Amino acid sequence: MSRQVAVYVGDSLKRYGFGPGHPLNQQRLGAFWQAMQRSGFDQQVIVCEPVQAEQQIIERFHEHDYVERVKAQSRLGSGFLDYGDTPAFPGIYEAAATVVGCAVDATEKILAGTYQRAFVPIGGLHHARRDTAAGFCVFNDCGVVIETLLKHHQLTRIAYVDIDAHHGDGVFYAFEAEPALYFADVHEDGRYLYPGTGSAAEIGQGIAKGTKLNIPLPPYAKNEDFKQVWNFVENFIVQAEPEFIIFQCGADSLAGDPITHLKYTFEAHAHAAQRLCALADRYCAGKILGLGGGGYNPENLATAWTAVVAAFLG
Ligand code: V1S
Ligand code: ZN
Repeated sequence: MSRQVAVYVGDSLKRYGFGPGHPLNQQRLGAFWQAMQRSGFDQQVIVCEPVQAEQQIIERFHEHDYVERVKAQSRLGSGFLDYGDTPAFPGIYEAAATVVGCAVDATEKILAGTYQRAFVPIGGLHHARRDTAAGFCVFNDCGVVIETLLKHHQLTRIAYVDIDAHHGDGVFYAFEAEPALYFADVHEDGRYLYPGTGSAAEIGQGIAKGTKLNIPLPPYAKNEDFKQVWNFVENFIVQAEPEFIIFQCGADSLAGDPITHLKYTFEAHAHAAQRLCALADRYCAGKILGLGGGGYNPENLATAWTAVVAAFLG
């Protein structure tokens, strides 16, 4: 069966980057798209023009005062939006709102059946909190998508799977007590790496206890280690029977990333994407949204994200 897979690319999405000396720079989208072109997948996907989210959509997840603060700092164009990882630049509000716009547009179109699957390369900004930026993430597009699915589409079983090297703390703590969000996160443990959260003991709060799965791996873990724990993720998703799957496929878990210590190859990402697509076919008519997340070695992110798109294409 041929798949309808959308990929969001364009200059307004590329603008979400913090400059040449920063790990999250503007070269990343180009590196991905060149790999897509080299492999010919660019001809097989539906190429979507980025769209900027309205403020009220961003405020499905974020506090109004925080969004206003980002707008003000965007006009100013200097300083930091957090404690030193996330510098402001002129137009940062528009760039961050565009990441959200693409993720929400993709979600709406997947739900409407316009296409079955979508990939937003610069999405997956999983550290931002409702009231603050954190770790390169201004607006948490994952959080906005989850709120959209919960409040605007009344979904009761959503799966969020995160294989970025960093724990998805912004998503985890925002929905720690939300039983409709089945959260699974395989990440490098916090002994040397930001944000230091995501221990296996963190399984959700109150009525949501048991709806969260955190799997920290030691530095230098390889594909074999990833595939071994992936079975737990898969069993967890099977018992969740999700209506929609969100896949944050950060490529900073590959060997050669400049800021982390995991040692996977792109095959880990290919494996996870293939298995999640099979689960999406089984439980939710194929509905899966891929969000690029981290990845600071251009070659790595290009091969890992292209492998994810290849799996989405079937
Ligand atoms: N890990 C890591 C890391 N590396 C950096 C960094 C490196 C070079 C720079 F020029 C600027 C920053 N910061 C961090 C982490 C935040 C990582 C965010 C990852 C985002 C994602 O991939 O998960 C999703 C897109 N921050 C820290 O380690 C905090 C500091 C403790 C050290 C760096 N300084 C600048 C702030 C405080
Ligand atoms: Zn990361």
